[in-house]
Amino acid sequence: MVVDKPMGPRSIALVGPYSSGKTTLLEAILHICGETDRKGSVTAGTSCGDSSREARDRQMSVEVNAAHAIYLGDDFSILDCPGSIEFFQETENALTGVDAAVVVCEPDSDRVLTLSPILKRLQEKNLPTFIFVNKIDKAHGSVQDLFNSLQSVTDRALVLRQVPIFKDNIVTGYVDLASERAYVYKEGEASRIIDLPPEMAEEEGSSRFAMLEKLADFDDHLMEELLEDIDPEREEIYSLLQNDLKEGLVTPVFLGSAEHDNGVRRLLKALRHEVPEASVAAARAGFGAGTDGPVAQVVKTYMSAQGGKLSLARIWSGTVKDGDSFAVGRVGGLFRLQGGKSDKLDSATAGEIVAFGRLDAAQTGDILTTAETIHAQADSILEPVYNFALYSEKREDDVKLSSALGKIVEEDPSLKAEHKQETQELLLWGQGEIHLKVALERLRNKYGLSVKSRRPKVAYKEAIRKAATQHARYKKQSGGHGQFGDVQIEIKPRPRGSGFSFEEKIVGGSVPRQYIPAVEHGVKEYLLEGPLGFPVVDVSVTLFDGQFHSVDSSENSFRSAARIAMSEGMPKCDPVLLEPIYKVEIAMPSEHTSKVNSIVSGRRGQILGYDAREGWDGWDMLVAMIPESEVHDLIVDLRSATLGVGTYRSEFDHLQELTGQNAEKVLQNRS
Ligand SMILES: Nc1nc2c(ncn2[C@@H]2O[C@H](COP(=O)(O)OP(=O)(O)OP(=O)(O)O)[C@@H](O)[C@H]2O)c(=O)[nH]1
Ligand SMILES: [Mg+2]
Repeated sequence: MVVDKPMGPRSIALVGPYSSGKTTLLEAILHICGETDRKGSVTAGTSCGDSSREARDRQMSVEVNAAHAIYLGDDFSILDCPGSIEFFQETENALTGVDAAVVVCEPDSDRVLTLSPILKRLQEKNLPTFIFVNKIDKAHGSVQDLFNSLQSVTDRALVLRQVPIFKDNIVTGYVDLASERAYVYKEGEASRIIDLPPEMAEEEGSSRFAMLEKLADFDDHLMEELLEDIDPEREEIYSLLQNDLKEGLVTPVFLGSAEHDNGVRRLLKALRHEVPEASVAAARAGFGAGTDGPVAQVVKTYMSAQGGKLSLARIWSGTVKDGDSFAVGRVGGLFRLQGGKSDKLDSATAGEIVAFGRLDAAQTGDILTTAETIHAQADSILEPVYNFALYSEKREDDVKLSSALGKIVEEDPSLKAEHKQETQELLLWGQGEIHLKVALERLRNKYGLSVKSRRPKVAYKEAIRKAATQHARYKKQSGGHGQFGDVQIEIKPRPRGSGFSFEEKIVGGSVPRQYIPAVEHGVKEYLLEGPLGFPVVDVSVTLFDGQFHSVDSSENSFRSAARIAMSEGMPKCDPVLLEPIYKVEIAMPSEHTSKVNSIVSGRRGQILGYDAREGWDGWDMLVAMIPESEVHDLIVDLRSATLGVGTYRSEFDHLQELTGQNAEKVLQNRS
């Protein structure tokens, strides 16, 4: 049996938890493939990726780094994604356009939970997946234990492809289980082949058998061979490895150290031989052969400070040349990105991820064809979980701010700017504090805008608990025309959520018809800020009597009389503060549910119930009512209790009376 190696350009995403070494792995790949003369480093600030100031300052990726490398003649477009959960949108976007993902993780059993959301997502997307256990130079403990923990966070069958060779508790090389060859790591070079150390023979045998058993679960022929003690041919194993990856049945696990170039060539070889051809992902995405003209999909939008747009796009089918036209517009420049640098190209073909210039109307997620543009992103935009209120330091920057916000939201659709009517604040929503801080830095570094942030105001309201009647007169005699309005009103509480109502029971024309709307107007004006300083809800006001003056009365005087009546009457009605309560659904791994419970209780939450999280083995959902003021930074506690994987969604539910010390605090801090 001869195994055909997949042909043509292919694209992969490097994904996985924060700081696991994805950007370092990209650096190692670029160096090994001869794309860079010298290997860069994240800590020294010389990596090809993370070129923006926001990334360099933090030594972390804050957006996708696109790169390209050719390994032994095979062409790979690579998207190195940020690992922080706060930048997960970048991963989400990148996964749309790749043929396979490499999940980079650390050799730490206690942190495997951090992999569960990404592994789950990859499985949902049916995307071929490799796991690269990086930092093997720092591994302690057994790789088999780590492997078992990894298996506990994914439903896909994991296949360990290498076993480490230890010397004095340090991993010095590996045995490749498919080829049964042993290698010793070399710093910054290809590993050297060695004889299989005799003391490894037993472990190699059992690990290899475990690998074959996994493959046999999906193949009867191999199962028969194993039952009959026949050693399968190597080609058969390679063919199954290739096929099962393509089908999403198994996830191979490789070991190495990106920092030291160890195991990186082995990984690259696996990518070469096993990542399916570009047509497989294209067919999965619905762009099989026979589509007229080129089809591409935007996976990331970069905006320059001057407003120029670069659309990083996966070509699903056909060839795109500089100057070609899609329905959305004409490609004004075709580029290959290498981290912060770009090289001009004449053309690019299916399987590649390249940047199109000047497609101003194209947005991230858009599928571009010559006939139409399909907006395809809506489903995969993350819901925001954290916000800041923004204000520009200089008023004249307000217009510039809203246009710059538009641009950063285009680059990162998991950010959202919103003008909140109730509190008159400009809110920036996103995925966490670092996410929003990076956005503010971008506004400063790229658009020269000095923007401050503060904790957003809570939209408190107030209502009343007692009824009262009030008489008020507005009278002015100054020279010519005077002013005269006199009203008697009854103010009454209404049930929660029923809003405001105005009635009149005037008999005998004590307040002439034409002035009654002005009374209502005056009442409404007052209600914008009640005795406690907040908008008043759920009251009814009845105008039941009054007086007028045939010359001096006017709409204005009745409006003023109504306002006075309200400001004198309302304090007698036992006003009470109302706070917004949100219905919050929290998702977390079951082992952390009790911790999350105490977080919710500590935030004055009222727990309504628990459930298993649908489709997520070993996860729970908790539903609670939590005051808005306590939802604000809930995500911070939630993440620190759950290794970062816990999340929530919320929606406004109702207003609820707030009394006692908590109410006092709100009243003291009212601005
Ligand atoms: N010991 C050791 N350290 C490594 C290895 N690979 C990366 N590192 C270090 O791990 C840290 C994070 O590396 P990055 O490459 O920035 O990790 P990343 O996954 O890109 O991080 P984010 O993009 O921010 O999620 C850096 O300090 C690297 O020097 C490795 O193989 N061994
Ligand atoms: Mg990185």
